[in-house]
Amino acid sequence: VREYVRVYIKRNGLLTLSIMAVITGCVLGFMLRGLTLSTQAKIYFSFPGELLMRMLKMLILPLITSSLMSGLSSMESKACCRIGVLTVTYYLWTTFIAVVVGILLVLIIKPGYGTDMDRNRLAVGQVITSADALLDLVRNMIPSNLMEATFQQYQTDIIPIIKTPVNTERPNFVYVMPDEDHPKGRIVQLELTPPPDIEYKTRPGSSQQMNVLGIVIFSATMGLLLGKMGDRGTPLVNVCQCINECVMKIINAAVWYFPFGIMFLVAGKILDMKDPSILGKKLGWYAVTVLLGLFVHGLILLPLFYFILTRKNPFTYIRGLLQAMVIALATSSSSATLPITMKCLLENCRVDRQIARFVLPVGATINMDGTALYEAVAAIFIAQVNEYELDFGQLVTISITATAASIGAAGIPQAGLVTMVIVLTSVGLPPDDITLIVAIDWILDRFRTMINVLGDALAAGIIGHLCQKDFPPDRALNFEQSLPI
Ligand code: DAS
Repeated sequence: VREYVRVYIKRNGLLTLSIMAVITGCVLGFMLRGLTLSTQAKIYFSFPGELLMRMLKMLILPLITSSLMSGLSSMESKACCRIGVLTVTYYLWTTFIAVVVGILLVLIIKPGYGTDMDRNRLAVGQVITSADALLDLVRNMIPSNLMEATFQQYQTDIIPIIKTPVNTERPNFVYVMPDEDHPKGRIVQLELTPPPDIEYKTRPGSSQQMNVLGIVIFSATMGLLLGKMGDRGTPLVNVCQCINECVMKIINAAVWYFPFGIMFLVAGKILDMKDPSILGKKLGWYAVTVLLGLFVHGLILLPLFYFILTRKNPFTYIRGLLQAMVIALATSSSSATLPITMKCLLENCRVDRQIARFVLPVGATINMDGTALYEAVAAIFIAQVNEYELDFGQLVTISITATAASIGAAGIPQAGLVTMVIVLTSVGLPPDDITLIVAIDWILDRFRTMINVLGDALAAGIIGHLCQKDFPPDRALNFEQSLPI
């Protein structure tokens, strides 16, 4: 029995603790919602979760740069090209399939029809929409300063300035007002008749979000060039190898803190959640449409592609990824989950190290099946709420722009909400209708991030199988053997 318990803890201990931490965090969060905790108390309560996020984000930059530079430099150029073309083609294909699944479901379920969405009752969040989202996408591919490149600076963000004088005695509107001492905005119950005349002002972008698109492109370019330098590049390649292995060792040391951080991260989010009663029935059907689409794509189609291309059992492979998917659920950031996804791939799924080091960082940045599906569903949902019939051409436009917007979305919480501007404006929908879905976005974001992570990891398994003649399977690295100590 002692041996069985030892093996169980070694293999499943962390995963079991992480799942228990998510459940405990939910219970704790809902229990504490009944208390009227001060903002300060909420900040202290969420602090362990904030530490977890910072710990993961701290590792993103060294992990991506060292992975790509050491991974690409040691591939011979033909294999590099083959893997690169295969990876990007597979990513575009699965993202497009995700969009088609989303569009079919939202046209069948029709969550936005009917008019019970009391548009005024929904929280009008601080709508951070970038007026030139498409330009942001291209702009972030070419970082002007590598140190700043990890932050995607939105060129403008738009905040609601309510001009109509308000009488706060009898509330029938819910607005989330941006407010200096309320970082998440302050719920203000307002009496506004007639509905407020809201003027949207733009101000210099203040929302800095972690986006590593520029870093990935720079590191991949450096890796390819290092590979061509031959022996002259060896010292730098060795440095990258060492950095990469040290980062993985830090992850191994940090992972036992994760359940503790996850519990407070989840509890703090639930504590901070807006009153669920402001969600309409239609918003509920919208959430069902998104979750059903993510389930169909993530747990039926992607495993099917994996089985067809590798002839292996996809669910055995997915079993090895559960730890990463729990972290994705807790953090709603595929970039922050990247170190754990890398660990799962190397240790549990036995994917070749060089494949993992290339496919994962690129995937975490440009391959977001969950986000693409979600943006297509949300855009058509908003059209339905506005009773705006989309023709076939506009559906094709949505499928293309949702794919592009997901490529541009950073692997950070609620990034998909921001790049959705590209999709809405492409078919003439008002960008500030994003506020119709902002109240529920924080929970859907967690599930679409899980599918984003799953899509990247399954891609690594498929690419590794298809390119194994370049990297014979005996190179599959057991992480413990990789370090001399
Ligand atoms: N949270 C994003 C991610 O990390 C996805 C999204 O916002 O759509 O993948």
